[in-house]
Amino acid sequence: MAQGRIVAGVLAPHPPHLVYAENPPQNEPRSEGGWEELRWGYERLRRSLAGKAADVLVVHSPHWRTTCGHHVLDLARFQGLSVDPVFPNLFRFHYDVAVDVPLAEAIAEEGDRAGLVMGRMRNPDFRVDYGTLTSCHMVRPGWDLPVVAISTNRAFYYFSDDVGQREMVALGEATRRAVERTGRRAVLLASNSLSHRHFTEEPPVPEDMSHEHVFHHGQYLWDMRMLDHMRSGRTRQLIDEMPDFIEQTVSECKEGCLTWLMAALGFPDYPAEVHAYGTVIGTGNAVVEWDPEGARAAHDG
Ligand code: 2X7
Ligand code: FE2
Repeated sequence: MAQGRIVAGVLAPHPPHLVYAENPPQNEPRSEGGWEELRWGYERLRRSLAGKAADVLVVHSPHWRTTCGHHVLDLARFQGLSVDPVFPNLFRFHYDVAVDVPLAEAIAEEGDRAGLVMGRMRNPDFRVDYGTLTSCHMVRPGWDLPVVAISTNRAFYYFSDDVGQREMVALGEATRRAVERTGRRAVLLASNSLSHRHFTEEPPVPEDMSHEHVFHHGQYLWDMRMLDHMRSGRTRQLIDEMPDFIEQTVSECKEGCLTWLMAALGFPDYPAEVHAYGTVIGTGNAVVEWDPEGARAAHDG
């Protein structure tokens, strides 16, 4: 078996509004559209991923929250109805998710070996969270690839930023080792938004874009600073500044997804491609792709 590799890493935010706006048959509510910049960014991402012969999506989601350790979905199939608890008017999604069980178990084993507390979700009635579903749907709306979903253990909240960063670096490195030893060509998805202050009132028509804008200028400036680090290959600096970013913008990076992704990719020093930046109910969201194979080819000339 050839050694596996991460063929792309993606910051793939999950506001349920994006699925709502797309009107897929799985989602009950109907919309008139909205949030086009982000949705068209996901279209550009899909075109970019099309040639990479990926065979699995591995997603780390802020909305599957586990208290004791990092959990993976660990049954071949999960089916059900997932409802966003804050936006049940936008997201009532009927899902049928195929899981890459050997890879899920390899990630859990590598995590065990690294000294992390790992859990395996084997309850067939477990309800898959809207973060996992939205990111996967926007990246692969045909649902023709299996998925590995990983929970957030919330170490940044329960302990400190320092402990959270260390946990997520260890989990990212464990994920990479698991991908390599199972021979997979994996696309990794960090499902979080960037800045995360949001409006507390929804417009009467949620997709009325005359109401959508950044929450405030400071939040926007922080998002641009983080995106500039990504576009310039300064991901170690991005990680170093993350505690301040989290504190000043209540960033969803506090769930650890982006740190996990950066560690899995070995803290890239090559430029990322920003496919889109846009706000959803005032929060900052970017669709960003790292292409390790493209960077390697460019380097080898
Ligand atoms: O979970 C979310 C989010 N992260 C950002 C914006 C709006 C809704 O849900
Ligand atoms: Fe979220």
